[in-house]
Amino acid sequence: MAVLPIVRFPHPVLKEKAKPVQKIDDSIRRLVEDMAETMYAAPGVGLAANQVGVPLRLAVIDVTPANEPKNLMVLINPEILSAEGECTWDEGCLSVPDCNEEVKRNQKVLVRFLNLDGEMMEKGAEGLLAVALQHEIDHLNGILFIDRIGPLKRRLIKKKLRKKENEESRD
Ligand code: GNR
Ligand code: NI
Repeated sequence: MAVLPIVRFPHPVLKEKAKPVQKIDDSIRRLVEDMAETMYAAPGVGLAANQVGVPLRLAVIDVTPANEPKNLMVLINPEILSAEGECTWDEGCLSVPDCNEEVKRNQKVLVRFLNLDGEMMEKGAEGLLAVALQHEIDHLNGILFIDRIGPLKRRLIKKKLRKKENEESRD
């Protein structure tokens, strides 16, 4: 098990459309373990594989509060089958550090995915879990939450993050 480095905006892998997982083998199982450890260490409620530099359709989510037993959800090749309602959630992202903004999402979603045993699962969700599912599936499609906010805020945030990246690469 290992905590992996998390890739940050504007790294190009975050804009890539991730490829489906073809076979759930030991390398995938190891990657899932490392992603879970990385998410819990951050801490975060979700993590997509491209956030650790791997452009595969794979994500982990755990929205249980810190004082409750862990409940890891592994999503392989997830798809949204249906979505309804609207909600606004104050979102953050481990790849967009020090930034939170309100994002409009669907309030309820139904998703289909494979679990680590390769079984096809369907799950309905609302609240934070529904938001996290939409946020992670967006990552797999190369979309960040800042792509879903107003253009003025988006430009300001991207400018700030690019500046920060430049400063970090100079020291
Ligand atoms: O840890 C995270 N918290 C969060 C809060 C509101 C909406 C979405 C998220 S996901 C984020 C972790 C992350 O960046 N996953 O890709
Ligand atoms: Ni994110």
